[in-house]
Amino acid sequence: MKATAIANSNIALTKYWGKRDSRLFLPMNSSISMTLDKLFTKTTVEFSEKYSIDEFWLDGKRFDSGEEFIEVKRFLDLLRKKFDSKLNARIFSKNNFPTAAGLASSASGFAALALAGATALGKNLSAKELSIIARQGSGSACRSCDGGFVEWLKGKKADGSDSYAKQIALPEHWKDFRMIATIVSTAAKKIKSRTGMAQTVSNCPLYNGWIESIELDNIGMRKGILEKNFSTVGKIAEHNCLKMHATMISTKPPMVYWQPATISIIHEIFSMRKEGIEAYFTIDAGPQVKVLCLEKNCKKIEKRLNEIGGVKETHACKAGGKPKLETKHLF
Ligand code: 2P0
Repeated sequence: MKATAIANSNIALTKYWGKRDSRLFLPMNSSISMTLDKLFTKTTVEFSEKYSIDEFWLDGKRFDSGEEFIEVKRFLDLLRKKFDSKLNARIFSKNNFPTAAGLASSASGFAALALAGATALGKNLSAKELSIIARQGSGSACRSCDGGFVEWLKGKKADGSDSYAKQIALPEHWKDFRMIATIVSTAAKKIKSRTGMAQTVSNCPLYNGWIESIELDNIGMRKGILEKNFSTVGKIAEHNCLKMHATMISTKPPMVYWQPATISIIHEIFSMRKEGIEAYFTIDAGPQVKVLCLEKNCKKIEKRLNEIGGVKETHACKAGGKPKLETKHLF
């Protein structure tokens, strides 16, 4: 059977950085994200006897070896084991934004693959079940299995059954909240999050501080979202992002994901705040800055961002919906 799914990317407001179990993708801490309405992956999966091997295309390019293929094949093996299938699959996938550059393409990618893959094998999963499967493709993918504002609960159990994504609020809950994704570089990052976070856990002297303070950030973030308190959400998100980058920079070898334009945007946001235009930033494992603001200031802020040297594109996003099935397939 063939199935096609669309899943939106998500950007964390409090970050996931570090695993307690790398095989099951179990995180050291819980994290909270917003699903983005404009950035998504569309994926078609077909399991069939007509395929003698697994085939994987991403953005029009065939991958039959290398890291991307191995990750996808490992995920297909997981689906086959869980849903009792021996069939090979063909996968066509495309992102409507740059892949692997800090815009969470692995999150939307594995969420879309989990939904399309499970459906193609005849399964109808709840958001919780879907998120537990997607998590094992890429941790942050579990947060793309629901819409609006989502928390990935770190869980305690060794088998990962309590480490899943739970919706905090629907997309409609906060209609005037915006996240402007800026693109300053479309190059794939040099150090993958997976490798980088393992190094941080193993040797960063600041990591204990991260772990000790993240739960308070999560409590404040949950409350801020539910009360639609923009200042609270913005301040916690910005501080949490800077703390994560402090651990990245102080890891051996260091991870400095920022480019000159990244820093220019940070200073422009500080300037805007001084002028009374309330905006905050968050940055992931890449150079792109995501700017948090309210709808009433969004156009003005987007214009200012586009005037900064090195800013190539901006995408103002609202909270997006959960993954969905499509009838129009990619092959
Ligand atoms: C996040 N990031 O919370 C954090 C912030 C990057 C910085 O989730 O190894 O691609 O596949 O679980 O999910 C990126 O990590 O890593 C990430 P794996 P993933 O969004």
